Amino acid sequence: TQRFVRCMSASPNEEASAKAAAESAETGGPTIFDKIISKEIPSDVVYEDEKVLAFRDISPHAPVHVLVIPKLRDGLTQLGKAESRHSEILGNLLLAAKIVAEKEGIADGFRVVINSGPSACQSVYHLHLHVLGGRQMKWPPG
Ligand code: TR5
Repeated sequence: TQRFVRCMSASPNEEASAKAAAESAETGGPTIFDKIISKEIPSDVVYEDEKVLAFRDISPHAPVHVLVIPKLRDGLTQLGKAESRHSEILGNLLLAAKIVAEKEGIADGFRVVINSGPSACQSVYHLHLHVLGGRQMKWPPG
């Protein structure tokens, strides 16, 4: 869990969250995003269709910070584990990112990020895109 801990901002649940991330990365089991899809846990939904759900990140890093996730993950815990059968899911996520950018009024400039694996600070092992915008983004990213 050490590498996960280094990615997290200080919080009392830091160790527990890091442990949960390490575990779901390993097992491919359910994550918090399953409960968000089922609406068991509420989220601020920006866009939804039969294949994807887009909702605001609980700790935003930009004025617009939306997560786009597939409703059916089909074993796709992280981009680094993608296989050819996932191409439709991957395409749908990118198209949904564009729709989100338009809805949020940032279509002229936005960033899409996928963190894959502990070295990239992925913390939830249900594939997702971050759509970020509403401010001048910096390059290179950290
Ligand atoms: O670090 P990666 O790339 O895996 O991104 C996971 C993102 O999920 C982070 O930016 C978190 O802030 C976000 N996140 C985590 C939770 C959560 C959330 N966004 C909305 N709602 C959330 N709930 C209810 N619970 C979370 N644990």
